[in-house]
Amino acid sequence: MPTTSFDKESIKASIIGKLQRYNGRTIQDASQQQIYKAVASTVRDQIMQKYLIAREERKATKSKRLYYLSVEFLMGRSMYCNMLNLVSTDVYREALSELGINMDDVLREEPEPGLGNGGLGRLAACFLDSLSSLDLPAMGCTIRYEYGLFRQKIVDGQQVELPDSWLDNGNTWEMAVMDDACEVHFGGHVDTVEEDGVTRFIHRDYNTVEAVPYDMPIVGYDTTTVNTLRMWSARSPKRIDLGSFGQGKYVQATEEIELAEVISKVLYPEDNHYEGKLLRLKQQYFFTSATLQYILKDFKKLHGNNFAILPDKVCIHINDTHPGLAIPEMMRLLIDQEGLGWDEASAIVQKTFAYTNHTIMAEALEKWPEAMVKQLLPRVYQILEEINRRFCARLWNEFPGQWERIGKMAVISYGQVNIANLCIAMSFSVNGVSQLHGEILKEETFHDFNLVMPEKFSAITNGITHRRWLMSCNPELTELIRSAIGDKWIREPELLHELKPFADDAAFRQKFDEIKKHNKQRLARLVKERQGIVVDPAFMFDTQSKRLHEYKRQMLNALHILVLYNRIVNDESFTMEPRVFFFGAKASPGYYRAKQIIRFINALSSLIAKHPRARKYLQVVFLENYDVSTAEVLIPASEVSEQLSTASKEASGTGNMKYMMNGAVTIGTMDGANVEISEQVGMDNIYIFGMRSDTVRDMYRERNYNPMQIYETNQEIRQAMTQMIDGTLFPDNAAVLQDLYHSLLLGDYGSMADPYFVLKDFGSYSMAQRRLNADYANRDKWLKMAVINTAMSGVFSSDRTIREYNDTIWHLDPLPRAK
Ligand code: 26W
Repeated sequence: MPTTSFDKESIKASIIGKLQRYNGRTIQDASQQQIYKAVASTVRDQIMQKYLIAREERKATKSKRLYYLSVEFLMGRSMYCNMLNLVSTDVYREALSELGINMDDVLREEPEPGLGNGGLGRLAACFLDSLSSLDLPAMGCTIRYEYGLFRQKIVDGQQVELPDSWLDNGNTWEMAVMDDACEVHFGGHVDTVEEDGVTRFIHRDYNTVEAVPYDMPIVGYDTTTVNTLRMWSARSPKRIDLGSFGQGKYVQATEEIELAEVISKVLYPEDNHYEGKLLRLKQQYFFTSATLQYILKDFKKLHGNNFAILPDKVCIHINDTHPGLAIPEMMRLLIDQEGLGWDEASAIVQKTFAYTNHTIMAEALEKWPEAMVKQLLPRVYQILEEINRRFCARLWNEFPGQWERIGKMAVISYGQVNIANLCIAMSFSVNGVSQLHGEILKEETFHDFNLVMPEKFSAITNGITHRRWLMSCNPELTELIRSAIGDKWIREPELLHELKPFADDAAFRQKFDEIKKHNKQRLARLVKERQGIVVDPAFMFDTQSKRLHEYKRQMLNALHILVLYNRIVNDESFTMEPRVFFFGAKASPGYYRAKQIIRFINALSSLIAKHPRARKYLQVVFLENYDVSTAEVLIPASEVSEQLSTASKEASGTGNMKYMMNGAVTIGTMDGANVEISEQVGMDNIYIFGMRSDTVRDMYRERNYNPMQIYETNQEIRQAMTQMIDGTLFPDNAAVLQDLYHSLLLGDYGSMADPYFVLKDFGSYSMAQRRLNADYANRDKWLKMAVINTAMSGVFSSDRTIREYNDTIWHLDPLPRAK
């Protein structure tokens, strides 16, 4: 087969040729965007050579394939990571430089596909990178949203949302696969007919939406394996109705088309908070139905109608409950389309699906109104009813007479379809995303399920790809590590621990420090460029970046900063290590309190900037529009990582791992993966504070939290709280933060006072901060801690996570590595 080599000269020729053929331009007069496209499509050509080989390999070996279904894949930019995985960064850099093109400028031209909200979507993206790098056959399946997560602007200290139209200039990394397009049916009714003694269910009078897949190749590191991210786009099967168009009915002619295409229009911006919106249900069924149709079509192509072996050839992983309708959809296709009996279909399904839970936040558990499901998906609803009938019968045997218990575990009860219960009932595996989270699922959230089917439950701690989150975003540190321990850790990231002895090597620490300084300067430049704010790289860089949510407790951080301000202002002799506090966070547009927290942080920033002595020690920077690309600059520059969630609430966290890997020291609660980070680095190399998760859960049971008492006895808290509402922060309108103020002291109507215990954990947080401040002044001590954090971060590579999933759940065979 003809292959092209991708050495420096051919890369240069390719770029020049593409500009000439597609744009009729030379490098000198091409726009940055045109140059980006020429470079990107050269990289794509290089990937396609491998893609072809990988496709042939899969056809020949007929190996088992994983389908990872997720409503979100937060991929970030592709170009640099693709070059990295092709082991070609140097040759591209040289080629571009010889053409007089600045590579960093070109990289910035790529729009970031923000097809995710936060942790869940970014985890899915890291998983794809690891799957390909470990040669495991997999396909990610999702929705091709025309608009990703909103772009955030800060105007007068407040969040404003702008649309993210990331496809405006096209997407070089995707290709439409028209021969896999299929139909998805909504609404209508089901007729039951008897044919030769068999009952058949016929769906009639439905509305059709066409699903068109766009595939994006996912290259593995230094291998021929290229997997696929398949993104489904909705379009109307009706082309524009020329009849009515001709009669002047322009609007009517386009209305129906709009109605179908709205399904893949926009990503829902809610994170950890569910709303029973019809359009969201449509999105979920749209992409799961299209995916399942494709899975069966592909299976039949390779294995014929031998459905009994389907679980040996296909594993379908459900990333949280959002793709849960894939389960009844597979039942539907096997029964109605392939003619299998219920028992046969059900046995296959229960050996094929695995489900990961990503949150215990009650408000995130998906429940759909029964009537809505029945109307939108009549046949799927019938199947859900039958699944529920059989499952409840089984539960009746386990818990005779215990209706309430059975009602809570049922797939349909109290007028709602409970998708988490469906996923547990019908999957062979249910896992949590950290050890602590796994325990809470078994003991609390899914306690009764664990009694009936304990064999299904496990915990697999999340991970991050060290290729994007170390090698790509921190090339200098990568080189330093290479020079110290070679590069075996690139394939076996756990070997990073070989770096540990270097914590005691003064020369190494010095270099480590230098690199951090460079990364801080790089961030300082970005902040200046984007927001016109000057930060001093000599300050300590302290960061909290994640979605804005009460449980993540950005409030704890902000309140503490206000207390520091007061110490400086009230006491002439008080000093501290100068520190910049960075925040990066988007609030869900409808989450009022989260938006108020953003206002609080920005007001705090102005207050400090106005005070001549305070600003010598303190600065607060709210980074606009925090996204993957921003994280790639922010994280390598950070020295302190704030991980403050109320214990038990953060299922895992993955930002915590990224900071650790880049040598930031964590200040955090014993929550999610922080627990495991503390085990890796040891208690001397992390600042742990606050209530433990069992105490938090005891407090919920006893309902005896009294924040007023803390407010009354702690003068520093009282002063800072008062400043929230006395005009210190908002001189023109002192009442702006009333609700936020009350949320810390009282509960919402009818519930317990602040369920996130901000004031309760404040004292312990403030003490931990004092220790941290003192240790930072001791440079040797601090740098040792930083080096140990990087050294012990290897277990948090998603390569380890994926190996665990594969060994315990998926059982895929790696594809052979072609030469
Ligand atoms: C339906 C609304 C909705 C949207 C997103 C509900 C729930 C979600 C996600 C499941 C929330 C989420 O992203 N969870 C995060 O998952 C990460 C990856 O496992 C964990 O590291 C985070 O701790 C968890 O909050």
